[in-house]
Amino acid sequence: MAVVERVWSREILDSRGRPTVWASCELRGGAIAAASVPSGASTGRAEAIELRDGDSKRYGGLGCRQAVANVNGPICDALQGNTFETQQQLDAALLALDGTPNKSRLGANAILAVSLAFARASAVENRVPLYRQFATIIGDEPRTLPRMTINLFSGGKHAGGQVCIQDVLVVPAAAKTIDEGLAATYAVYQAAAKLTQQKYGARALKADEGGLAPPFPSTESMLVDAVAAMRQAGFEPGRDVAIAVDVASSHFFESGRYTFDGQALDSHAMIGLVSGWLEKYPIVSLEDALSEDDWSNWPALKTSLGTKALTLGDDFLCTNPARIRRAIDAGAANALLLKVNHIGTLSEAAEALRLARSAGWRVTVSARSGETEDDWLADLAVGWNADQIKVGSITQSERLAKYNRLLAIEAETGLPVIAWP
Ligand code: 2PG
Ligand code: MG
Repeated sequence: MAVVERVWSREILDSRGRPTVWASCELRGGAIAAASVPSGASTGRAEAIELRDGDSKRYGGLGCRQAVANVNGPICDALQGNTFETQQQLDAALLALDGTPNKSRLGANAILAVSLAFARASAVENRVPLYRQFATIIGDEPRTLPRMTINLFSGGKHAGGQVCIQDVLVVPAAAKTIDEGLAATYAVYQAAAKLTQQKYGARALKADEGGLAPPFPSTESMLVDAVAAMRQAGFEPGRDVAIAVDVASSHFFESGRYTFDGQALDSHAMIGLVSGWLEKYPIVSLEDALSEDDWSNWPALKTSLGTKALTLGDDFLCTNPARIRRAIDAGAANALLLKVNHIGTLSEAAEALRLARSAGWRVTVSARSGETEDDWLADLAVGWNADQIKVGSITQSERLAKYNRLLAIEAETGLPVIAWP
């Protein structure tokens, strides 16, 4: 049980230098804690609405002063002095106050900042680590640490579109610990930096999440170079380390066609293309290989990938229980990319998780391309027993905050990294 003394908010900057929302929550017993919300670039159209000021003279319209004012004004007024037995009760109060289906009145950024700050203040009050507090929201216990998927190469919207697909990620598949997995990924990343410098003549620029973004001559060369870097680092691709891909195909899909390396592919050809990759490269997880609007073709995609790689939905599902339910009924995916700010409260994200689990799906807990130094995502992945975590590369402090927190949780709990078949 917690009585909210007050909540308050400030505008802070994210890893792209864009404004985002920070909020703090004080409980009657004296516990105080704060949290900040991330923000995407390759956003799904079904995401909850981030409230932005729209004043073109300030941060190109991206200011969050109105969202901050909503926390300091109506949200604080509605919560102050009230008792909440659970996170669900607190989140229900926020939803009722907003009253819109997509959080467009108060802003999902304002609402989520408060939802998270309350969870963290509750952890302080209950004298438990944040991952335990998160676990209570789903009525579970942390049992495993997630398998990491770590950004190696970037394209798409995170790297100026030099190639269509957004992320090629390293999966330290054989690593038994987070510590070992990070060390293996570092070796692959260094090998990839050297290899692409030699091949493409220039030091590879880094993209929004710290992935290397050299001028690849084709999209598939990202996969070829990833495998080569793994070998150069002394690993056996497919055994020691594997690959995850975020195709992020909604962002090159228009009028029923995927514009891929100068070709206009229909959905059938797109499924053939990515399924062909599974024959050649050790890909274990394939995200948004079809567009968020290509509903009728997702079941064929899932059938084609079979058990070789996860059919993982990001923009397609938007951590939205209604979309997940529809995808389960259609047999359209077998894995959920869970982003809490897709939906806007912890409780609704927990409902998305519950639904995905009820269908036997795997779950990847994911950061956004615009992140802050806040590390709550690592606690969420552990507290909710995520199968995978996706944070970005092993460079840049906003990413490392999460990896370093995973290291701390590993040291503190001794939990094993989840075992995959
Ligand atoms: C994604 C995310 C994170 P964004 O597409 O999975 O990589 O990107 O936050 O820009 O939506
Ligand atoms: Mg994605």
